[in-house]
Amino acid sequence: MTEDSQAISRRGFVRAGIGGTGLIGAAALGITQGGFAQGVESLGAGTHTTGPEPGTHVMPTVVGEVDHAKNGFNPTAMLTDFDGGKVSTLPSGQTLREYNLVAQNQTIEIVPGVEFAAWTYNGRIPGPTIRVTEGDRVRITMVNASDHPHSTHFHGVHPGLVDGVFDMQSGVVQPGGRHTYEFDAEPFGLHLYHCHTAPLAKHIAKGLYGTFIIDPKGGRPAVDREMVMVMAGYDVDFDGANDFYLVNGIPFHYDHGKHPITLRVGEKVRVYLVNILEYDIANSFHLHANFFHYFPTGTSLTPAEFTDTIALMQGQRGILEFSYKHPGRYMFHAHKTEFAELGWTGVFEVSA
Ligand SMILES: [Cu+2]
Repeated sequence: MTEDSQAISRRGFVRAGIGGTGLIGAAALGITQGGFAQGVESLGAGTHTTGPEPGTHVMPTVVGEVDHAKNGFNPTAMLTDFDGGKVSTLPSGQTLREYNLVAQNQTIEIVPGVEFAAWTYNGRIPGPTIRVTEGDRVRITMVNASDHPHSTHFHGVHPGLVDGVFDMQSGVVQPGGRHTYEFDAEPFGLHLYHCHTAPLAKHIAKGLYGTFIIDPKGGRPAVDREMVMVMAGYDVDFDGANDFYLVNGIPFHYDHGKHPITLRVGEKVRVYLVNILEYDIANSFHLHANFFHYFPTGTSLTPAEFTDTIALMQGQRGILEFSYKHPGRYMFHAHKTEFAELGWTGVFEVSA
């Protein structure tokens, strides 16, 4: 199947849902003609024949809200819920940070009316943002409360025995089992963790991933706001192609008209950006009406680039630093139109 025909079949999936002849009906999807239907129509027609008032809408979206309380997590809160773990000091003087990760089966409402049979760490997608300092001892106990084997594989430098890949000894955990991964945090930078159990694409795409930040010993230069964005997708019909794209678990969440991220002019912002997208070769991030300093993998305190768009393969991540000069409403999104139209868009609302 070519990339083009895949794209068409994915849009066909959405259209089938709108017509009520596919997996899901229009009422269930919560899509109106001002939402997805308008956007999909406009792809072929070239004009907007239906939908909201002219000029009020620039991209497809969904109408309504998923049940964040039932899901058990909210992407707005997850921007900033850095988890330092349970902190204590070892006899050697080294700081110990302890975490518990529970892998479980969980149904997530990903867009209004569409439920996805996910696998989660601690009941959320992405899993907790684990944040430690270079040189800390990190002790993670994973409990497998699901009915499939899972593991936790951390990026970073550590012994093979805690890499979470080959066998039960290195941290593949059978249903009902538990395993403790312990290592010293290095190198400083922006990393990630994810399940590394076969079939790997499925285990990741169903939701078993999260951000792992190792701060440098002296910290990074102070900023006003820090936030985490994890780019991913959902293959709702399990055909090996994504039907939705997103940051932080829920497509379209940070859109204009939903939950844009509010900033003030001049505020210094640092975004920890991780790409864990399965089934597509690459992902990207574009910031409107602005440029950012980019620190690939966060392993240097000197930026490598000053740009407005970056591309990331799966597992790649980097730190973005910027501030807005002018008040206004600014999109951030994948600079791949299909991804943006299927959920990977958001808005910074900047006030004076
Ligand atoms: Cu798994």
